[in-house]
Amino acid sequence: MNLTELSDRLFSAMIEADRPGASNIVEEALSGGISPRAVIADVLDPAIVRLGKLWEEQAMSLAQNFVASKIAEDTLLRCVPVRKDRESGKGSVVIGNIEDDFHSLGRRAVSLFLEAAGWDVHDLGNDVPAEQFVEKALEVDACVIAVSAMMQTTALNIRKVRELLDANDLKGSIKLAVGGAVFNWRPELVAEVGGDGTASNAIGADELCQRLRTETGRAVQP
Ligand code: B12
Repeated sequence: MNLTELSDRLFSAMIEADRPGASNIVEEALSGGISPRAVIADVLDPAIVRLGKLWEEQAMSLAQNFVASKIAEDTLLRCVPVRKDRESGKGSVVIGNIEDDFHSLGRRAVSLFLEAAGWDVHDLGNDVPAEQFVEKALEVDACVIAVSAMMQTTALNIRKVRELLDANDLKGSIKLAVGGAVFNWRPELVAEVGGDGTASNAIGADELCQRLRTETGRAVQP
């Protein structure tokens, strides 16, 4: 089965807002023996990159973009196995898109990958105020708050999370992971918003959170 051809077909279904058609393409790939990871990396990812280009060229509407993003989310959910047991003991992570940010796709991907890697993930969704991140992290004893932002403007709202952690003397016990395409374009933004670390994609999020947990001095539960 040709991955490029599958990706072309998925991209067409995305811009035509054909959700059932897209789902059939993904099922065809998986039942044809393509691994879920390859479906994400070689079928979905190239389609998203093309989608981004069309968006930047203003060749698609907001509504089209929205449905295409839903299709991408459906595909991720289908491909990432979610663990129901919480036995690996990696710890709790609170995740969300920062206040004013509604780019859920990247955050959902990170959330799913962390769950699959054995983290207890508390996903607060889009447009989350700084206070809510910190309150939830204290409630579930999280060692990492993971904040996603796709825009320059919204990324700056992450500073409020940093300020709250510092003001409440939580700097050492709760680490701040930040991410989203804007951090890949401008790596210096991580320090500007007070992030303790970033990863350029969902696959790198597990390693990042493990490193940050070690920095808090917490061990993996046996
Ligand atoms: C899809 C999309 C949308 C969709 C989002 C739908 C959804 N459910 O997510 C919709 C249509 C809603 C949308 C709306 C808007 N968008 Co938009 N959007 C995009 C687009 C095309 C793709 C984003 C995306 O989903 N990428 C795919 C995901 C998988 O990648 P990702 O987010 O980078 O996430 C990965 C990594 O970054 C990392 N990661 C992500 N989060 C985290 C967190 C942590 C802790 C870690 C470790 C890692 C990590 O892992 C992820 C998976 O590998 C981008 C263009 C682009 N090329 O990026 C514009 C873009 C981000 N949007 C933009 C704009 C301006 C808007 C709007 C203001 C448009 C408007 N005029 O209304 C609104 C704003 C909405 C808001 N307030 O948030 C601009 C931002 C400009 C800027 N530099 O600030 C962009 C760059 C387009 C552009 N060039 O103009 N958008």
